[in-house]
Amino acid sequence: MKLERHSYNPILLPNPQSVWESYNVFNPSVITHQGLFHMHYRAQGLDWISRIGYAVSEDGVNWNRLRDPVLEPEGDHEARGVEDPRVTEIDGVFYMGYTAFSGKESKDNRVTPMFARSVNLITWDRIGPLVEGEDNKDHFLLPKKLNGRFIAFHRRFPNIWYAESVDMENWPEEGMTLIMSPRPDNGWDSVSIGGNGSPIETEFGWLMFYHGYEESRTYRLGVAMLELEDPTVVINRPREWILEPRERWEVHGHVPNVVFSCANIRVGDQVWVYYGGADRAIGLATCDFDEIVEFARFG
Ligand code: BMA
Repeated sequence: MKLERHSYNPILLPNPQSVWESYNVFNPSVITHQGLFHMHYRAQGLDWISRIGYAVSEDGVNWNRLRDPVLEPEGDHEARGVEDPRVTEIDGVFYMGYTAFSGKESKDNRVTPMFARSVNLITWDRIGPLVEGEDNKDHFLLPKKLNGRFIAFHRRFPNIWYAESVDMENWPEEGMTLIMSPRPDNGWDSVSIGGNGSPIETEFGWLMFYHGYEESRTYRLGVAMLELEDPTVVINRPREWILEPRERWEVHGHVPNVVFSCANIRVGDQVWVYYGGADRAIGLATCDFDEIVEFARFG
């Protein structure tokens, strides 16, 4: 089971006419809302600071971008940028998980997993961090509350964890559970793993997309199936990856050999996976919904 690349790839490139997104655009979030595709993406320009840009599309392939970023760094913990947005809609409100990058040397102060809130996808208000003082990122929400609680996934290096909150502000340690670890004997996801975009609800469980890398730091994508009522339970996790860097723009760019995704959405009878290639450009890869569900359950 492999994802199929869209023939128009890459579907979004850096904009040389713009100061803030002239070098790299990558790691996008995409959601559908009121008949349009809405993309939030990480961008770097002349100052090498990451900002979040926004683009909108009728078909999910051709994009119109806003001239200015919709989220810019604020404060010490974001001094070097805001990275890797992941947007989820819950009860008519949009929540974005993003990584605050301080640039500090210490691993525990370098990144902070942050959340922000919006009702229009363009104006964002910060809610606060999921945790502080540890190497933690790749966080996003389940698209639905369970037992009245917000559910988040996050990456406590090098594992994928689960967290719960009643208000999105407090994420108590008691609600945190380790759910998936790297597989030292499995090649592609042997060193570190992290979640991609919000999992997709299916009748058989939550279809979860994640990334992993091995010694050479080649980033690939894979899937797992999590239990519907209790997503801390992994029902199945195929050993094979579903997308690896292969195109020239995925192999050579700002960081070599990277496909990194923050969005996997259901579009009709398909799943569309949006990803950054080599931390430079944005691509789309797709698969049949029933086939990927089958693979995630039994592969
Ligand atoms: C990860 C994140 C991603 C990036 C990847 C490869 O740690 O910072 O934003 O795409 O590394 O460089």
